[in-house]
Amino acid sequence: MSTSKHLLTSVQMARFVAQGHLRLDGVVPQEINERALAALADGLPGVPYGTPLRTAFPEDAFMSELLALPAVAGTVESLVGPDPTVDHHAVHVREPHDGHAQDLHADAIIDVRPDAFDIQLMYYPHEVTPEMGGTLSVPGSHLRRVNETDIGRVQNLRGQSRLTCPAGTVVLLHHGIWHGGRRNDTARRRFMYKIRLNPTVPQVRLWDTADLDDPAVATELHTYFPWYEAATARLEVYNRVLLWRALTGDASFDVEHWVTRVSNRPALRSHA
Ligand SMILES: O=C(O)CCC(=O)C(=O)O
Repeated sequence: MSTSKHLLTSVQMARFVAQGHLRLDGVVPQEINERALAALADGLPGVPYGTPLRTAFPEDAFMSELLALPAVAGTVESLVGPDPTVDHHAVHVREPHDGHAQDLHADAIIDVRPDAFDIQLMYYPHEVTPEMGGTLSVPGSHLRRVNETDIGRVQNLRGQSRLTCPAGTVVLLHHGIWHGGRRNDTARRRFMYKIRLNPTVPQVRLWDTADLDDPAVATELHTYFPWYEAATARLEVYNRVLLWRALTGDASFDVEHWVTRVSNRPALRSHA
């Protein structure tokens, strides 16, 4: 399926499955950034769990305009489909000179879905410099399921990413990713808007699948991150293959022979 929508390619989708995040730098126009900053400082209206995204916000609210931007809309549709519901949304502020970082955590309790996921969209309406408490996230952590702040004692991991970005940057995350707001050492409040979206359709081939057979797909799914243990890293790849099979509907896809071997259940045959 190839469309004029800004859908992800299969290679980009495989990168998301491997890394658990993708970022769109500076995609939001400055006019929306300015209105968003004013709205975030005033506080957000509540949205009941399960409200369809298309009816959740007035047309002229910054949230509607943000989510209607072609690059954002196409990425969201590729990940959770055309008509997601709002789980919740919130404004996250790192206060000036607040003196501490947030514990590393995954949002909510352990979520064991192997074949589906929610996305969290993080939007930074102003530039985030290294001193401003950009969000720390750990690429490749999303399928290693943890219970909320139980990983809070982990301070730093090799390969972690501490976000710095231009104004108008959007980051899309798998719900399981390990993350936390960092210390803000500046005199300016750091704002971030976060919205969690739930799919309402099976997350199967929702992106532009024209390049599904590109060998770069398997290469992406086989990516190792510097914080992985030598052996357990294979389990991360294994879990990605399970997710890729669910997302593509291709029950024969594998990297090496790992999922095929583990799911081998020869059927009983009669020995007449
Ligand atoms: O403020 C941040 O950078 C991250 C906050 C966050 O995502 C959270 O509290 O779950």
